[in-house]
Amino acid sequence: MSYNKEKFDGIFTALLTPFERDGSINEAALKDLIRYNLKMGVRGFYVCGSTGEAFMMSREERARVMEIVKAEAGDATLIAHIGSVNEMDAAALARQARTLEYDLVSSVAPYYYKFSFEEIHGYYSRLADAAELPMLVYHIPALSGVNMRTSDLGTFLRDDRFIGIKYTSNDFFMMEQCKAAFPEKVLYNGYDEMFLAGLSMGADGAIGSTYNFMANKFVRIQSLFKEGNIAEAQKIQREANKIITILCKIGVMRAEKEVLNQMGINLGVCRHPFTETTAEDKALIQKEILPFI
Ligand code: MN9
Repeated sequence: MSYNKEKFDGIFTALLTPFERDGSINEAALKDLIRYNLKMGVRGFYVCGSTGEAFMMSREERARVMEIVKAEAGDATLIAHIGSVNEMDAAALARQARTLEYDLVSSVAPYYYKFSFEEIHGYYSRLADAAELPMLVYHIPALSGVNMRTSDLGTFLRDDRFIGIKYTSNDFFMMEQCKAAFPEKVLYNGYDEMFLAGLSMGADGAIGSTYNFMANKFVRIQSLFKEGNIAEAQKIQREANKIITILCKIGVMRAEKEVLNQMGINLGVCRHPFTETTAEDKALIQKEILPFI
């Protein structure tokens, strides 16, 4: 299977979900966030992934967010993260993605129980069939606890139903091995702070959380990389990494929401059991992040 490079290369925002304090979704803020991201030049959106707090949302809420993103960003490339350890929910979301004419579906490996690779493979296979859309495997061992080997990833890449991998790991050797063996497949870099490294090992683009408010820096890194201006690309990656260091210290999602709150897009807070950003961290964001966006 070959794919339309134009549609799948580039920067994809792993969309945050704006929540009010009572836990409800702030739909107006979600629309503002999408419009702001389109202006920064993103290729598309990864909807209801880890960054979107999908695992703390109901199936109905996830379907609603998918609907809003489609209505607001119909021309962008849209990837629905449908993953759930409740496979019936995942299959329902897969069908919803198809109905809404998303471009791809994606899923984290089934988590919590220690499933065998055969079981994991069965999960993906059934969901790809349910979606009738190309599937992007979401490899994120640090959060899912599922450690797939290069040969396991190869099992997917060899299969026409799978377009590629969202690769969130710092094992760049493994990333390069996947790209070398399956050059026609799509590989997305998952850790924003290592985007430039990922590009040099074969990533076609990136899906990440910090793009919610600074996608423009990464659009620029990729175009500089393509021009061969590595020194300038490194400079921007370094600038971004100063910001990401602070986000990691505070807690990535709550800090990103606070950055956007301060920028005037009301992302609110994370869902419980996440805690809120402290007054001290809010001040840190105002002083050390806002001027550098
Ligand atoms: O979707 C994100 N991964 C996780 C990708 O949240 C686990 C990244 O964008 C990170 O949030 C980011 C900061 O470490 O690279």
